[in-house]
Amino acid sequence: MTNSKPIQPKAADDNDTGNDDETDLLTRPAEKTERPPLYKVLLLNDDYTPMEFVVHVLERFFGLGLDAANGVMLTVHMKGLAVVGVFSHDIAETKVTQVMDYAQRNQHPLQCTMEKE
Ligand code: TYC
Repeated sequence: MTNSKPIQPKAADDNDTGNDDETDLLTRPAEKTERPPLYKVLLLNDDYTPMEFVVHVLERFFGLGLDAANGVMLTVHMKGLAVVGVFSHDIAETKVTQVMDYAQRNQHPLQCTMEKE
């Protein structure tokens, strides 16, 4: 008996566009994976919020130790603002909301904002 196996067409690979000139890989655009954007959370100075309250906020919501929190608070006090952290959009938004709510509940005018890095 002779070989009766049917002749299969050549299997197409993932890159095969049907061109028969073997240029599929060369013409495919390079794949790139973009990182999600990051957001800076900023604390703003004002004339009324007590320094101890700002230090407490930095410890409570940003996980800073006492010395680091004091340093950042003084930077805001002297320069007008400081970046207190860099986060994904969701986390940055949560931090801003937490700080603004906490300040309002304690009747301080402390302002916290976010901006794209
Ligand atoms: N300037 C405030 C004061 O003298 C202290 C302060 C620091 C307020 C940082 C806000 O984000 C701030 N009491």
